[in-house]
Amino acid sequence: MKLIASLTSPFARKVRVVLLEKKIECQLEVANPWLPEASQQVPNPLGKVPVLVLDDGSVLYDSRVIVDYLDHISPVSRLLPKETRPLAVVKRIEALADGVLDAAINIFLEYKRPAGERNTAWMQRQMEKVVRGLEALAQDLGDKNWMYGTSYSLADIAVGCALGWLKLRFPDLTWPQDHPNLAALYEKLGQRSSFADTLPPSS
Ligand SMILES: N[C@@H](CCC(=O)N[C@@H](CS)C(=O)NCC(=O)O)C(=O)O
Repeated sequence: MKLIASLTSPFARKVRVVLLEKKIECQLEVANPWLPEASQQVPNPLGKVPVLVLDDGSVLYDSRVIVDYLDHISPVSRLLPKETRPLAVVKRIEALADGVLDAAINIFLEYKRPAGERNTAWMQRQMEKVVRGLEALAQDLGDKNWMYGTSYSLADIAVGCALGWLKLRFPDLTWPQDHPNLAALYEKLGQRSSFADTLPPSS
């Protein structure tokens, strides 16, 4: 198996953390999806990473499909509940964490445009999604140790990767002060080798 990923992509990090937690061997091919030649390197018609290439050459995307697949192919460190309702809650938390990232990435891309060409109303709309999304995640966590139930799951991995990317790209956001429970979860996740070994480079 081969994972095509960029080292700064939070979605790819989610997959890399899952691979490490589940001790699944997988080759890593680093790709920058924003380069013009990426369409040849990234076998996803949407041009996005991560993409998992299976041993028979077939491909899987996006990150949510890949992590479900990985959790099913190995019984080591189950990250998804088996029962329908708990599974839906964990996947809903993952969707929310990914959605916070989608909105934050929209803002990040807008910042790459010259100042006079930025759509500030659009950026404000995206920031409101980030703020509301983080509020909801903090509410989901409450005073529990983990995002769902009493054990570590994919929900924690998705939230940890989202918070990590926000720290990298928007270090001035005040979510650690606004939501100390999320900050504590983030600290705890950072002590796991799966998170420490997948820290994004600063550029
Ligand atoms: N929903 C997708 C999102 C993937 C995504 O947006 N990846 C970004 C990198 S963080 C990308 O490849 N963007 C390139 C593009 O949009 O052209 C997933 O979960 O895998």
